Amino acid sequence: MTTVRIIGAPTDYGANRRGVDMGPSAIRYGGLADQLAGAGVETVDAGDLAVPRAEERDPDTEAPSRGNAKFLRETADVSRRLADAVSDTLADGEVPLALGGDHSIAIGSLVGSARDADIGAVWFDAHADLNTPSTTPSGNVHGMPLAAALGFDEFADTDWANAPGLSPENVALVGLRSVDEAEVDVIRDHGFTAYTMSDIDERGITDVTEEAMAAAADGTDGVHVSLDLDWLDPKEAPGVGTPVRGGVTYREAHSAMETVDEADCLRSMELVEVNPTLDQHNETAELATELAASAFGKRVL
Ligand code: Z70
Ligand code: MN
Ligand code: MN
Ligand code: MN
Repeated sequence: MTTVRIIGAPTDYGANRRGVDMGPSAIRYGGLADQLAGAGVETVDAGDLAVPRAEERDPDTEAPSRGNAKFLRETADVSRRLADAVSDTLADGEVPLALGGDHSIAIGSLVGSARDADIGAVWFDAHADLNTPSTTPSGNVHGMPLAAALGFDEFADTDWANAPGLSPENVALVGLRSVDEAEVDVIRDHGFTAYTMSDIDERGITDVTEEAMAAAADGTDGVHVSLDLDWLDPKEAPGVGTPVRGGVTYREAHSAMETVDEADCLRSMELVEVNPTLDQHNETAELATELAASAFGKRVL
């Protein structure tokens, strides 16, 4: 029987507004353990990483060596500890499920998941998250985690990003609809597999997700699935910091997660960007728990 180890990473260093640090609590309260039980997996809860409040820290965007990236020192610290927790989970034969927090936590998940393995990643997100401190329009690290884990630009020489077991040919982005100009060039130049909302409209979510999982899994030891709740249409998932119209529907999202399960190569996963202060009756957190259950095999019959 599969055992899923839940690891909370209550950060908001990477986002431009407060509240996303309450995500792990909201997702647990939204019924995560019950939903996963419904999927027939066992869960253990490792609790939350200790994350100091942003107000007690200096975003330190002035330091030239850090470029324009806010809270990079704090992000590095959380990333190192999350990477250790994820890699320990895998070493114990369990499946890590990290709860954000903003999407910067994916750096730790990916580095930990790729520590002793070659991995692929599927990125369900409205955004590409491929900025670096040189290209970011916002300074927010939640727009950079994929670039960080791939060791692009300033992230190449760090000891906390740049996962050696992850390369662009095993990364698939699904549901793109808000991509910065510099990110478009990066996607074209590095051999990513990328699907916009137009691709989903034309081909259907099942086909696209099957192909994304296959591209990510090819030649690897397993796939990390990163689910940013702003992947969904804001009508379905209002409780996110950066809502973008035109996202996937409730049914498409479940269908995609069922396809993730059917691909049978899920190695690690995270649920990110749930902001309870922007949510309605915790419905975005509840949706996150349902989608996780589908990814871990829950079915009606
Ligand atoms: C933009 C940036 C982003 C999530 C917003 C936005 C990035 N590309 N990521 N919300 N989850 O500022 O880099
Ligand atoms: Mn994201
Ligand atoms: Mn996003
Ligand atoms: Mn490879």
